Amino acid sequence: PNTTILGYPRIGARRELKFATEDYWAGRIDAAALEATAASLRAQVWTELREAGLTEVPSNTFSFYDQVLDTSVMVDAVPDRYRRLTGLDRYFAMARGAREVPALEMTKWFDTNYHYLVPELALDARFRLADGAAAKPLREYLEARALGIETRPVLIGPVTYLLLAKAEAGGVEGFQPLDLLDGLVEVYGELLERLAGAGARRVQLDEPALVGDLTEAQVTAVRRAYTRLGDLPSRPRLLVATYFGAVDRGALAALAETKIEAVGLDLTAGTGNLETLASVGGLPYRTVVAGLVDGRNVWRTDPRRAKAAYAVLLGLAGHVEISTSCSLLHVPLDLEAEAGLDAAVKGRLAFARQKVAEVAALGRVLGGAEPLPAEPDRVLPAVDERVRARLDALGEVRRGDRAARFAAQRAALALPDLATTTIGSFPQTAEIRTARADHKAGRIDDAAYTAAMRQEIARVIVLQEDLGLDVLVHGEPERNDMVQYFAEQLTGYAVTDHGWVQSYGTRCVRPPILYGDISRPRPMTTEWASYAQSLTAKPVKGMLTGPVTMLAWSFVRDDQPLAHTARQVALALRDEITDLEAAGIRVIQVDEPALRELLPLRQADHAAYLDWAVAAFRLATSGAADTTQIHTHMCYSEFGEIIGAIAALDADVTSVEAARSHMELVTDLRRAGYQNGIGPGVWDIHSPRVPSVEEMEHNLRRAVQAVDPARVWVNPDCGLKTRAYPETEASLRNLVAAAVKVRAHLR
Ligand code: THG
Ligand code: ZN
Repeated sequence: PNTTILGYPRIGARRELKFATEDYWAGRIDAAALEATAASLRAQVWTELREAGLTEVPSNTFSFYDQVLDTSVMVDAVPDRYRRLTGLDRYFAMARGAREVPALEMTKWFDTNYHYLVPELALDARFRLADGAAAKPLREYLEARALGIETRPVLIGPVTYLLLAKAEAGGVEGFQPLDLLDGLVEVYGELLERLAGAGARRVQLDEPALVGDLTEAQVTAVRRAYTRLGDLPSRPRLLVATYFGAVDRGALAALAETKIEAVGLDLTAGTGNLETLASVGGLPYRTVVAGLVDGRNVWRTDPRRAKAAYAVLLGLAGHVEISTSCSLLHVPLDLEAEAGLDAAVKGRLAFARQKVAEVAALGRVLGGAEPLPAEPDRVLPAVDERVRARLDALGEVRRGDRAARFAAQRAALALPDLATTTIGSFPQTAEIRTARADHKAGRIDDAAYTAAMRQEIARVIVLQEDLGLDVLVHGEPERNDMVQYFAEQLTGYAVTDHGWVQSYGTRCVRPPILYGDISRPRPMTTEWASYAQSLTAKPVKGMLTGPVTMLAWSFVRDDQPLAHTARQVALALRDEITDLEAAGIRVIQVDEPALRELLPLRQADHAAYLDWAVAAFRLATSGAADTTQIHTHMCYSEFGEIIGAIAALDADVTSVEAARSHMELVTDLRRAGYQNGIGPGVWDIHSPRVPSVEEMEHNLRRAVQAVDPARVWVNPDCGLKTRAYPETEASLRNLVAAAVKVRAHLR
C-alpha cells in the first residue's frame, strides 16, 4: 500500500522558525533572512520525509504563524483594517496586531492545544486567489519540485474554513459564513486548476469539521462544495481528510456521492469510523487513507491493531493507504533528542520522526514485504496499588454547605466587598528565566536558586501590598509552565528536554508524558507559598493546576479511561491542599483553563465527560476545610456548553475571562444556579493596553447589579506571565482604584 502523513511540525528541531520570526519582529533580521530560514526548514522536512520512504510527501504544511491565517490571506479574506499593510507585515498584523490595529481573534483548533486565527467575514466578502500563480500552495509545490521532490499540497477545506470563521462584528443579522460557500469554492476551483497545471497529481483538503454532529445544512454544503470541485474539468485527484474523531455519517455519504477520489479517516479515535464506513456501504471504488498512526499522542503504534483495522478496511474500500490520524503538528519532533528519558518509558514512545518511520514500516508489513514486528510493550510500567486502594476507599466526597462556607471564610479572611486579587503569575523577568536556566544547567546551586526565587517573591509581595490588593500571590517565578511544573514533581509523569509542540504562532509548550499511576512523593508548592505568607499579614493564595487541565495539556496514557487518570491526579492535588492548609495558606486556587477544551466534539459524549471532569475537581478540592477558600480560574470566553459544569465545580470563587465578553458571563453563571463568588476579569491582559479606572469601574458596576458585592471579586482576566512590569503596575493600580470607587459608592 501507499504511505503518507497528513502533516508535519514546521518549527524546526531547535525551534529555528520561532527564533527567526521573533528576530524579525524585533528588527534584528530582515524579511529575506526570515524567508531563507523558512525555505531551509521546508527543504529539510521534504527531504526527510522522502528519505523515510513515504510514497507521497505533503507540502504547504509550513506556516509562518497558522494555516488558517494562511488560507484567509490566500483567498483575500483580509478585513479592511489590515489593507494598508502588505506582505509579511500585513500577515503578522493579522496574527498579533500592530500599532492601532488589533489582531484577529485566536481560538482553539478543535479539541487540541493548537490555536488558529479566526477568519472574520462580511456578507459582501469577495474571495479571490490573492496572489494568483504565486499563491502559497503553488509556490511551495514548485519549490519542492525544484528540489526534485514531488508533493501533495495540503489545503484547509472550504467547509471547515467557513465553519471556523465568524461573521464580522456589526454585520447583517442572520448572516453565517457558510452562506459564502459558493464564492469560496470558485477560488478553490481556480487554485486546483492551477495546481494541476503546475503538475500536482493529488491535493489534500483538510475537513476536520466533518467530525462531530453536522446539521443538514452543513451536510448540504459538503455535498455542494465537493460536487463542484469533483466536477472540475482539469484538476488533481482529491483527498478529503477528516480527523480528530469519526466523520459524520451524513457527511461521509455526501462525499460518496461526489467524484472525489479519496477520504482520510482517523482510525485511532475509536472504532466509529469503521462502523460509519460500513453503514454507508463502504467506498468500493475509492481510496481510504487510513489514519492508523496516532498524530495526537506519543505512544508507539501496535502493529497488530493496525493490521486488524487494515484488514477490515480492505473489505470496505477500493484502495487503502497507510497514514497518520491527523497532522503530526501535535506531537514533538524527535524522540532521539531526549537523552534524559527513562529507557522503559522511551521504549514505548514515538514522536513525529518515529511515527513517519512507523507509517513506512506499516506499509512494508501490511504489503507483505516484511513480517509483523513484535507488539510494543504495554503502556503501563508503573502500577501504584496504594494510590488505587486509597481511591477505591474514598467513596463520595463533598464540601460543607455553601452558605456555611461563605460565613466561615468571611470571618476567617476579613475581606472587603469587591475584594481584589490577581490570577497567580506575575511577569517573568529576564532575571528569573536566567536563574531557572542556570539552575537547570548546574551553573548555580540549589541555595543560590532558592535565594533568587525568594528575592523575587519578596519583591512581588511588597509590590502587591503597595498596590493595596487584598488577596496576594507569590507570583510563580519558579514555574516554567503550569502543567510541566507539577508533572516534574509527580511520579508517573515524564518530561522532555526538547519535546516542543506549537501552541500558537511562535509559542510552544512541552507537554509532559503521563505514563503510569500518579502519586506525589512530597509537597510541591508549600515552601514557596509559606515563604510568601510569612512576609505579609494579608492572605496569600496557593496556586495549583486542576486535574482536567493536567490531562488536557499532557500526553496521557491510553490504557485506561481518562476519568481514572483524572482521579489519580486529583488525589495528589487533594493531598497538596491539605499540606498548604497546614502551612497556613487560607486561600487556594485550582485552575481549570482547559475544562472547555476537552469537551468532546460530539454532543452525545458531553454529559459523561462533564461528569468525570466535575467529579475530579471536587475530589481534588473537597478535603479543604470550610474556612479555606477555594478559587478556580478559566480562560477563553466560550463557556456556553459548560456553564452548568462550572457551577457544579462549586468553587467558592470563580474568576473568568470577561473583559472582552462584556460581563454577560456573570448573569449566565447566576442563571445556571451558581451562587458563589465570581471574579469577572476587568482587565484584558492579552493586550499591553492599560485599562482606565473608568472602564473597569463601569464593568464592576454592572457586576454588582447582578451579584451581591460581597461575592464579586475584582481581578484581571488571566495570569500576568506574558505581560511586562510597567503596564502590570499601572493596570493593577487602576484596578484597585476602580474597586475602591465602586465600594465607596455602595455605602
Ligand atoms: N501551558 C500549556 N498549554 C497552554 C497554556 C499554558 N495552552 C493554552 C495557552 N496556555 C497557550 N498559551 C501559551 C502562552 C505562552 C507560551 C506557550 C503557550 C510560551 N511558551 C514559551 C515559548 O514558546 O517561548 C516557552 C515556555 C517554556 O519555557 O516552557 O510562552 O500556559 N501547557
Ligand atoms: Zn487564564
